[in-house]
Amino acid sequence: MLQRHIFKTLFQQFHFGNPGPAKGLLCGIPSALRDGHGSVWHRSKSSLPDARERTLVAVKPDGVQRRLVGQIIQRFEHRGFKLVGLKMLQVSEALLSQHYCQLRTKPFYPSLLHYMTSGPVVVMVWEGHNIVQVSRTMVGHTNPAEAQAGTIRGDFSFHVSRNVVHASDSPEGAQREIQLWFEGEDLLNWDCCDQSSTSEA
Ligand code: DAT
Ligand code: MG
Repeated sequence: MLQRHIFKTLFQQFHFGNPGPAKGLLCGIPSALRDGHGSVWHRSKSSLPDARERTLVAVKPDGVQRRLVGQIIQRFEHRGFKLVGLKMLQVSEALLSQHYCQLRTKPFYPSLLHYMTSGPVVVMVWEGHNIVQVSRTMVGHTNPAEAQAGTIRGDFSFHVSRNVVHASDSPEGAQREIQLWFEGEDLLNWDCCDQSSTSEA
């Protein structure tokens, strides 16, 4: 019965690009199995990341409380990336446990869930060439004590338990997280008038 349900939800995702209730099942499934028609992760024929690579960035509750949302958005805009989705929400524990499914066994996991559900977050999808890697560099080391000055965490935080911002750590992770937080129709494909100034593609 459970197997039939899993197969059905995965089948729906492959064909309609809407993960719906299957979202929780995606953690740990190889990306090759997940790259259906509704894929939000685009690869060029050369398999190099193209200009439409997307990543999930979230301003965590401490960042929202400290009014850092505008500055964080500004950094991505100034870098030349394109905002294709944005929303503010109070996250449920159910969604977060899927988001952080790889951390479930960590000793800090309960306090991480508590902190992440303590107030609203602002979650965004940004698009641009090599954005997964570049955004991780912009965000800085997980532990702000080791983050370089000039990075978001290096400039705005000092403790790992309040590190202000999240960014996906791999293209596969980005795809999984974008599908978890956003419905396909909430993401906009739009043309930047300055596209040729920020990328060749
Ligand atoms: P990142 O957010 O840089 O991708 P991660 O995925 O390893 O890092 O961990 C997710 C979040 O969990 C991280 O942003 C903050 C929290 N965290 C990680 N290590 C921690 C620790 N040792 N103590 C407390 N919180 C921690
Ligand atoms: Mg991570």
